[in-house]
Amino acid sequence: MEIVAADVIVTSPNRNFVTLKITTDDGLTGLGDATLNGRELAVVSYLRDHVVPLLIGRDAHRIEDTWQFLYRSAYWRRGPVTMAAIAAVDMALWDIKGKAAGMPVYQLLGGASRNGLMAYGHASGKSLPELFDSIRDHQEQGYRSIRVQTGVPGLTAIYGIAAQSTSGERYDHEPAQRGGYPTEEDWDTRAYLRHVPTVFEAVRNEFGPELPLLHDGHHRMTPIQAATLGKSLEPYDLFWLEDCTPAENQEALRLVRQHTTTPLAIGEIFNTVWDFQSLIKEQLIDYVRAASTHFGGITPLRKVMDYAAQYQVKSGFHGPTDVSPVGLAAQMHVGLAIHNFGIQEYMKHGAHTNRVFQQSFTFEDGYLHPGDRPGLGVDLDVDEAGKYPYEVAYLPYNRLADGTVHDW
Ligand code: GCO
Ligand code: MG
Repeated sequence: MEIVAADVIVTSPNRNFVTLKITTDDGLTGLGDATLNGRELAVVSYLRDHVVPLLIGRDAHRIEDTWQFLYRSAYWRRGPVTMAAIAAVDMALWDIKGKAAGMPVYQLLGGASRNGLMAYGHASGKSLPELFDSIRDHQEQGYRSIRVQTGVPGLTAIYGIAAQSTSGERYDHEPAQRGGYPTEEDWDTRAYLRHVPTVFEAVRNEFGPELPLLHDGHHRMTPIQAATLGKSLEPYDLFWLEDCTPAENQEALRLVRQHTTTPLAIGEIFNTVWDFQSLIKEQLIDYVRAASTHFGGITPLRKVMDYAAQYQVKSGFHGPTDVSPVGLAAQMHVGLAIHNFGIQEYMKHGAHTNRVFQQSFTFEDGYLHPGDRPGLGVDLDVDEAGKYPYEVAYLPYNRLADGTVHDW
């Protein structure tokens, strides 16, 4: 089965998405997600200029060989642009293999290990009443696990909090709100560290001990600050504390781990299994936050999870709206098949996005399922996609009170 075409489709229905569509000589097509939020066009060029010409004529069945060929023959390995491009090829080939076999991809990965994937949603609020409303709203939508992000007194704009204070408004970065230069937000770690434990105490008092609660530190703390936060959150029994320190320095987690039993999750900006090597082996984390899209696709995601299984480390794949419905489907198939599934992040895509990408997954009673259509279960309506041209859109960034740039 030969690859005869590979097209890169850029569309911005609610936000920018980059999708690779591979076509074979027997007419099968497969989709892969190559979206890299804020740096989309770099991946488009990597694919169009350097990958697509190499794909034509290759055997579409040889997924592992194609992955190794793209990874090793470039010589310049790793990095988000390279790995998002390879991920798109990998997903598209799994999609094609599933269609050729007449089976959903999770069947090719060993079949379902569970009935559905527990998903968590993003509740947020500038104040406690807003936060409580947002948690209730998520519970009404069916979520059984909830990420809690909160405003901090004295800070005007902060990661994870919806721009509008209207109840039910969800946190996201749609292109319309973003534009051609990163907006500036403010940050003060000491104020954050004082405030967050009081919020989790209030949430536990209001919602009881059962509800799994998660929190994202978004890379902002030093190791000792993260250790302090983990310790102060122990009474509130978090499901996880995510990205408590910047991910570049993996040794930081050793220090955090020595001080707290709050479970730790990291890795949404990691690109390869090597980034997790010592974190898993030394049991410094509890959850792998990789996303199929930024990690080279289904093939390496499966590999890192098999490695993690030996250390009882589970999955918590990254599922914000900047992972497209194709990338989300890809990791749902992996999550359903592996034994060491933990939880799946699920931010709902916007209505326009759902018109461009027709999907077969379901979300019922807090659980996701990728569906049983052959392949990944996602189609792309090219005409609909064409209605939404690319819009330049950058993520915000942070400055401290004295003007120093800080991690966002
Ligand atoms: C998460 C992430 C996202 C990122 C976003 C950047 O935990 O879902 O931290 O909210 O900020 O993916 O593009
Ligand atoms: Mg995160």
